[in-house]
Amino acid sequence: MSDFTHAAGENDALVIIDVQNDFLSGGALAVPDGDAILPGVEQLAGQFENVILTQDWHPSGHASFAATHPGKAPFEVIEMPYGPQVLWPTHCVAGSAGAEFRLPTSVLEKAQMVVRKGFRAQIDSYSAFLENDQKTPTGLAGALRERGIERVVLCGLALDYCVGFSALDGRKLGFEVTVVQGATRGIAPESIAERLGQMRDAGVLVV
Ligand code: VGL
Ligand code: ZN
Repeated sequence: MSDFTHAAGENDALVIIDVQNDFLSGGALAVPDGDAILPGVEQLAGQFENVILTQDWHPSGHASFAATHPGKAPFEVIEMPYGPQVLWPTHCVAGSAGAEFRLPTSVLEKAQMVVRKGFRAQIDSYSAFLENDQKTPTGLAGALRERGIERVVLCGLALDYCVGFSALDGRKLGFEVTVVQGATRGIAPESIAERLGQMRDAGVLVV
């Protein structure tokens, strides 16, 4: 685990991605070994002045749910107007227990902002910055710029989807981006390898 004690200043923000029940043990889309990140996430949160959370937050019948498409199974890929879309088990339905954070009270209290994403029925949103159409903003970039935050440090779930695409979009939007590998886990080995390669090519610091 890298120590950010001397690096995390007022121009840095820790963005904790989707640490929610459905992505952890017992959840609808549990990330393998996901619970292992929890101590590291808590430790990181203690080292940052600025802590931001993202929360995957879908209406029931969301276009990314396999159950929304008759005859389709989870992890199949369909073509959406904005491109290929992996179909997921129904997860993080707005207001459900699965959508709740699984974070210590200290972290919840410290969080300055919660960015919800995936709330439009017809567009999925992996990235904390842009929805999967690659153009609808979540508002996070504007909020960070307005506050003079230049560097984001990312942890949470899942490395190959929400963490990875947040890192790539963060770079695209001009932020310095660090991903703390010990405080993230991914869904599948192939997509993890692909995303790590893309992140390195994009100048994401993986520590
Ligand atoms: C995520 C798949 C679907 C994630 C969210 O948080 O990585 N993955 N929705
Ligand atoms: Zn989702």
